[in-house]
Amino acid sequence: MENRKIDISVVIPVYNEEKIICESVDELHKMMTGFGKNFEIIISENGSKDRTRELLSGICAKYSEVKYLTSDTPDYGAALKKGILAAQGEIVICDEIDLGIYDFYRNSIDIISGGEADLVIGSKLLSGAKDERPFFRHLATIIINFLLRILLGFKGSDTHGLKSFRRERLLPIASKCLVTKDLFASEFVIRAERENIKIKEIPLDVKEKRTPSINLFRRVPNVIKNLIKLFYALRIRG
Ligand SMILES: Nc1nc2c(ncn2[C@@H]2O[C@H](COP(=O)(O)OP(=O)(O)O)[C@@H](O)[C@H]2O)c(=O)[nH]1
Ligand SMILES: [Mg+2]
Repeated sequence: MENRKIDISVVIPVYNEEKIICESVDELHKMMTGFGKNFEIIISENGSKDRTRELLSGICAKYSEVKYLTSDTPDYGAALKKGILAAQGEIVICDEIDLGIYDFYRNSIDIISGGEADLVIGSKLLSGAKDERPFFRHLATIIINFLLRILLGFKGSDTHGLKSFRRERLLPIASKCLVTKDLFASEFVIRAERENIKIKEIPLDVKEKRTPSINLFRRVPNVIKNLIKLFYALRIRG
């Protein structure tokens, strides 16, 4: 187990997920074992107030491939970045605990291994995608994407979908990102575009296992604040 080369790291930020954490990690662990590659699963938790942490300790005791990181302030982007920086795998896959879209894992690993791209993004807006989330969440994705395109020249169709990437190529980019919360993923993808990383978007079929814990409209002030920060980080400081 120690010192073995890790082929794939799966990084998942989690927050107050006591209802689905155990079954989701069990399912993911089983699926990854079936792949026949060396893997690790990094659960990056912060700020949970429910039994998530306690359950994670039990999960890590059960599976040697599962690790968890924890800290006190809830922050999706900070958790994702921390997980990416801790990952050891040749390929890193960023997923969410309520998704687990394994077709994306398989397709993106093939694309990266075949040298077609170093970063693969699962898009909810690309032709062929299926977004089964509630209408207002789909609309929010369209609006954020539109703003990123007009304000920051983003060329793709979605910065928030699942991602897979070759770690050695993308690690310097993750390290440079300044913005946290919901827009870390946007900064990461836009910086990758600007640094001419080979990117390929593939359509995603998104169906959540539960409704999100944080109300969409309560996220708006933070998104606006971080959009301004992102604009400053990418337009002014480059
Ligand atoms: N560490 C961490 N994870 C979070 C936070 N908020 C959401 N997540 C995780 O991010 C993923 C997506 O969250 P979700 O509530 O479904 O929001 P969505 O992105 O709008 O679908 C899930 O794995 C959540 O547990 C947070 O503040 N901190
Ligand atoms: Mg979700």
